[in-house]
Amino acid sequence: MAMPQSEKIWFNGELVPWEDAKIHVLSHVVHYGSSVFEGIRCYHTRRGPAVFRLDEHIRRLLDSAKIYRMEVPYTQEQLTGAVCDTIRANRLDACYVRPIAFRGYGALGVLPFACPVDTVIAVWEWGKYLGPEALEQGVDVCTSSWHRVAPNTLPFLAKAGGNYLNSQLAKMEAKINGYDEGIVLGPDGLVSEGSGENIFVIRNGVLYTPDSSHSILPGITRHTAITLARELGFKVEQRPIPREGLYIADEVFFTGTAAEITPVRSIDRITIGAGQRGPVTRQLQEAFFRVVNGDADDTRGWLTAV
Ligand code: PPE
Repeated sequence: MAMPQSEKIWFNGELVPWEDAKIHVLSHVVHYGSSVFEGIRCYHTRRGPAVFRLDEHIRRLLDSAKIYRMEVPYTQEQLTGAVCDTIRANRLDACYVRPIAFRGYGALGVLPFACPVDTVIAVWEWGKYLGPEALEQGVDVCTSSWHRVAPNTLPFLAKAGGNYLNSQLAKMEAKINGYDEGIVLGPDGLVSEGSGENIFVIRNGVLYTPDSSHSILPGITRHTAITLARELGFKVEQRPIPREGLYIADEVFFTGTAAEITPVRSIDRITIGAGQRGPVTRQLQEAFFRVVNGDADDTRGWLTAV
């Protein structure tokens, strides 16, 4: 299925037509996965389009680049401004935003220093990540037979293109076996995260999520969910979760920019709780959508007006 196109893509500081945003096949990134990227959502609010937690996403992009010794020739302020310019240029009200910095065309061979760093921002309309019904009905997922790589192999604080080879293995396996998504265990056999989401477990009214030592991407939606859950009066603990802790949970949900807050209704064909979106997940979703849609007061400065 072809992706929904928009009109313009920000390419090294210029807005170019969608079709013209191209790179050479011998670009370093094509061969060695040398990119760092972000996924951000812009929501329709009463005050017009607004980008959710833009500063945190751009900060993470620049952090990812730093980890890989990649010099992005733009500042935090230039990039946040460029994201808003790109959304405006495409006249979109709500969209997904994909900034990416990568090692471009210059030389091949593993050592990337002779290649330029290219920076791109694309925006398009992206619907529900795990299917149109997922937010209300929940999804059916499996534990992947593929594990995350160990922390001393690929750094997980970096949101790097190469990391997603592991995610692709987990996701393809899940889909081919009839599931919506795969949960990946860490190298120690404990729960890490979904192929493109963080995971939370609820038991007896307490929320648990793996801490950052479990090969997770420290998600911005994860941080949002922790903050909102505590504000709603729930206790949230970041700690190791064994695989079977998923099965005996009252509720499980995923968090991610693309997935937002998606309930999980079964894992490995074991029904979670009542097999539908649970009450805590629902309460948290409502709080989340009030914030991102600008219906709640933006007390933390999480929304950037476009
Ligand atoms: N873990 C992984 C592996 C991950 O890819 C994401 C986001 C998260 C956790 C959640 O992070 P955050 O978005 O900051 O809450 N995955 C992005 C890309 C998904 C894709 O298929 O591409 C996203 O949700 O935008």
